[in-house]
This record gives sequence, structure tokens and C-alpha cells, in this order.
Amino acid sequence: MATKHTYKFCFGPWNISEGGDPYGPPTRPPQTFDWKLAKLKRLGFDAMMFHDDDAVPDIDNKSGQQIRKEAKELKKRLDDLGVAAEMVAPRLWFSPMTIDGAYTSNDPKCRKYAIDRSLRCIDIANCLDTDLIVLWLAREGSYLRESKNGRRSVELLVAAIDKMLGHDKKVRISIEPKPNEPMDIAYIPTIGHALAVAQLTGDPKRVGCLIESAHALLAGLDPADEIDFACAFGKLWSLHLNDQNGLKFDQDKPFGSNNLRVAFNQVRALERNGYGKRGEYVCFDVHPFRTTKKEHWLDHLVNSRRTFLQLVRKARTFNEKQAQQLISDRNYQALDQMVLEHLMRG
Ligand code: XLS
Ligand code: MG
Repeated sequence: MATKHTYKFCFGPWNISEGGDPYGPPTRPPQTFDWKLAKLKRLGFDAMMFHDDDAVPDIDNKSGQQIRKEAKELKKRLDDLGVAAEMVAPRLWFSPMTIDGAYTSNDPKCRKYAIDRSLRCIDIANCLDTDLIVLWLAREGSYLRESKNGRRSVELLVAAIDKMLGHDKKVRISIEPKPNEPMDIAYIPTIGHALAVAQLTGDPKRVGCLIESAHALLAGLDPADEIDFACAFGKLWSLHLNDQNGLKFDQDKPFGSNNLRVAFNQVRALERNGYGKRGEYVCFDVHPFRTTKKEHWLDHLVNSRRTFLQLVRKARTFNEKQAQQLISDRNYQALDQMVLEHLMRG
């Protein structure tokens, strides 16, 4: 069992969202970035994660110099508040240039746009003093497979990552897999795919992964298994804990909201792998319910962190010795009940 280390927590500005969904408008008026940043430390969080245009708004219409200037100004504000930047992710799913994908678009001009924007994103990360870039491959997929060539898509993705690795010798890239949404089917749907792609790049030791609970669940996988798998490679560099009720749209529910035992096992996996001891953060990629009132706007973040810490206590008070005895006796019925009663006990 890992030593009793403490965890550091993180969220992104997009996690304090207004409640709009494909079937209805926002239910809360937008909050400013400053309001969100001011809340972070008070909620017991240590870092903020950014999309590139969270850090530098309207990035596509700014020069490299202006981008770096604004990123440095943000870094100063973060320093003044004692808030770290966990990572920066290029938002490659809004621009008209990424309608048919970013790195794997069928249009070479769009592929070039996606790579150029990713290099700017690395420049922002440098100014914010983080070496971590997250690639959520939102539109790297298709609505019909005949529109793309899967082999070529992998090759294009590797070429794009190699361009980023060549742009900056320190940058590390975490691929955040998701099997679908917004695409019908996405390329690189699981951690296995992500780490396999890493091996094809020019510098595999600088290409790792980020696990999001809901994305593993959408792929029909157990997030705890994905955590153990990634940690076996030493490549779990970031983490988006949340929850999901079945195979539908990405719900980004509060951690543990749908399945406490699945959440418990994620925490056990993090504990046994010593996640966080090398500076990694626990991020909650969660959204408030659409029904959430303005006055309860931050509760999904507070509750996720609270649930996480209570599950850390549960993991650390779980009677491993008794569990091992039941395992040696292959008495899994008793082990099953032991876990349930441990979770149900106050
Ligand atoms: C969406 C992704 C997104 C990334 C950051 O499903 O989880 O939140 O983590 O862009
Ligand atoms: Mg995420």
C-alpha cells in the first residue's frame, strides 16, 4: 500500500457551466473567469486546468507574441493566488476548421490549422509553467467510417504528436481517450489505444495518457482497470474523475454519483499505484446538473472532492489482511459482502 500521501485537486473553468444542453438553453447566467478562479482555493483545490482559449481567449485571432504576453499575464495572476496550472488542452472542436476532424481531417489545410494551434497551446503551457498538454481527440473520428481511412488517421495523429514533441523538448502529451461523442465513433477510444499510439511516436516516453471515469464507462470498461493499466506503463499523468449512468451522452456527473463501488475501486487503484506522488493532480471533470440553482453552483465540485477524500479513508481502513485471507481461500462471496459492508459502514 502506498504511503499516506495527500492529493492535490484541480478543475477547469468549463466545470462551472451554465446548464445548457442540446435540448434546452442555459439555466444559469455565465460566471466570469475571475469569479471561478477566486473560488478555487477556497474550495480546497490547488490547480486549474485550461483549454488554450480559456487561458488566452480568441486565440485564433492573436499573434504568437500576443498569445505569450497574455499567457504570462495569466501566470502572474495564478502566482498571486497560489494556483498552479495543471495542463493546457488545445480546444480543437469549436473552429470551423475542425468540422471534419483536427489532426485527422480530410483537408490538409485543416490538419495544418490543428497542428499550428497545438504548437501555440504548447507556448501557452510554457508560459503557465506546466509541461503537460492534454489531447482530448474530440473530432478525430467519423459519422461514417467510409469517410475516413483508420490506418491513415493513426498515421496522421502520430505525425501531429511528433510535430508537438519536436516543437518543445520538455513537453509531455497526455492523450485523453473517449469512444464517441461528439463523433459517432472516435479513433483512440481507450487507454490501450492511447498507449499504443504513444509507442508509434518519435519519443514514446513523453506521450502518456489521461483517464476520465465517464469515458472508460462509455467504452464499457472499468475505470479502475484503466487506471491500473496506465500505471503499469508509468503513464497516468492526469485524471478526470466523474461518473456516468450507462451508455449515453457524457454526463460528467459528480464523482461517485452513480456507482460508489466503482468509485471506491478507482481510489484503491490510485492508492496502490501511488498516483499523485510524482505531482499528478486529481481533476474533477464534472458539471452541475441542469437543475442546479445558482446558489448551489459549486456543490458538484465540493461534493466530488468530499466523496473522493471519504473514499480515500475507506480505502485506507479497508481490512486488507482479512481480504487477503478470503482471497487465499477463494471465498469471493464473503469478500463481496465485506466490501459492501465496509462501504455501508459509517
Ligand atoms: C470532454 C473532455 C474534456 C477534456 C478537456 O468530454 O473530457 O472535458 O477533458 O477538454
Ligand atoms: Mg475530461
